Amino acid sequence: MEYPVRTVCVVGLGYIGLPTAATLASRGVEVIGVDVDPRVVAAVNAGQPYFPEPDLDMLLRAAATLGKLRATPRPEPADAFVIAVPTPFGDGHAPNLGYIEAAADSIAPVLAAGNVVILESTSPVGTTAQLAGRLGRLRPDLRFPPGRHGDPLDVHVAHCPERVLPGRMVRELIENDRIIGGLTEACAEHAEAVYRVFLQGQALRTDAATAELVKLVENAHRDVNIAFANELSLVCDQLGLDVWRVIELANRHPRVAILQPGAGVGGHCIAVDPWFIVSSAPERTRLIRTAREVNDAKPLFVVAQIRECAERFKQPVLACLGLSYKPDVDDLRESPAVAIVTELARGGDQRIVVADPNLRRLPPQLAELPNVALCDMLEAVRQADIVAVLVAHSPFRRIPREELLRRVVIDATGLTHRSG
Ligand code: SAJ
Repeated sequence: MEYPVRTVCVVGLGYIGLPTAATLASRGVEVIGVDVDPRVVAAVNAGQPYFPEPDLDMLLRAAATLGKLRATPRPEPADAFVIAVPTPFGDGHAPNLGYIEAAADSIAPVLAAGNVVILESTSPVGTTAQLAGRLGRLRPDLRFPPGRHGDPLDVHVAHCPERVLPGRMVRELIENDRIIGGLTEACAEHAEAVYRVFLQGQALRTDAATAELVKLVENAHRDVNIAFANELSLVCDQLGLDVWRVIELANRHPRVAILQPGAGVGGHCIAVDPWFIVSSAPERTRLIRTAREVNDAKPLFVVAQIRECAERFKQPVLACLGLSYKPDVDDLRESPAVAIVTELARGGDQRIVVADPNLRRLPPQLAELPNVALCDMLEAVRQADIVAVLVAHSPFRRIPREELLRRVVIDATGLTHRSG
């Protein structure tokens, strides 16, 4: 069956929606980008990325030159609808599907027979079926999946989880294999037609529930493996061993591939998604839950290390290098480094200088604290008695070794340890 993909309405122009919208537009598809934030709408219409991501500016310029991407606050009729809104967790780590529901409510009035609705937001198992049910209640004039056996559907619904890595999104969006989870086989076939527009990786078709779990499993797998590395860092600390050397040597075994310990696990994905598995099967997820707890506890361990070291000084100046949730991005969501600096700054009057090459100002919760200031990395190190490396941003590798040798360095990232 041929499914036309002339116009696509992308709901949510965030970290995933915007690169997706721009990629589709750069391939000549008419894209209507929808966002509730007027600043985002204005930036996109001006062809400006509003967050740094390699090559996104180029893609947006191409889309603007072709005149194929237009941002608006409300959805408009299209062949396909892509929902890329956040799925945070609420109390007790239960998933909050409010943004998906709001997106469904906003597209329902403009849906028409022949459309496909694709949910890209990371979602607990069952969400895509619930989305179809909700749309069906809002539009009783249209037939949504699952439908009655054998009956044709008016609107197809599928889950195609995003799996691109911030910092490499533009490339991974095109090159990564894509999981296409249809509520029916026709739904998957229709959704695949949308990704065919730009996908160079393989489109792997399955059902929607499997696709939902696959996405959660990918991030839980990474979380469990980072937790293992973080646990090793605690063990090595107690035994007085260099965890980076231990991992480096263990990884020379052909079947061992340990990840890197750090200041904790942040970002909007890995620190969140494993909880969606835990909340679906609380009695059967001891390992996944424990990994979350191990990773969540790591920032407090780093705080304790810094405090212990600070006790050796009278009024030490502390330089904290890095604030974002991982290297070479400016994203502060769930950032362990922000949690560490906040805890240290609130716990005493010690002066803290923070350096992050990707930030021009401190986030509000730090900016309001009188003992915290943002400054250039070398200036920060030169003022400091103690240097805490919290994020391994590439520019930090340029800090002269002798500047560090004169100070007490607490490196949560291995930046100053690694040979390479
Ligand atoms: N981290 C470590 N040690 C490591 C690797 C990462 O401590 O060895 C930390 C990072 O510093 C960061 C956190 O883990 O705080 C997560 O970073 P990340 O680079 O592992 O992942 P994200 O959250 O930026 O993106 C992940 C990716 N998922 C997987 O690699 C399985 C990405 O492909 C997903 O698309 C994304 O989540 C998402 O949106 O779900």
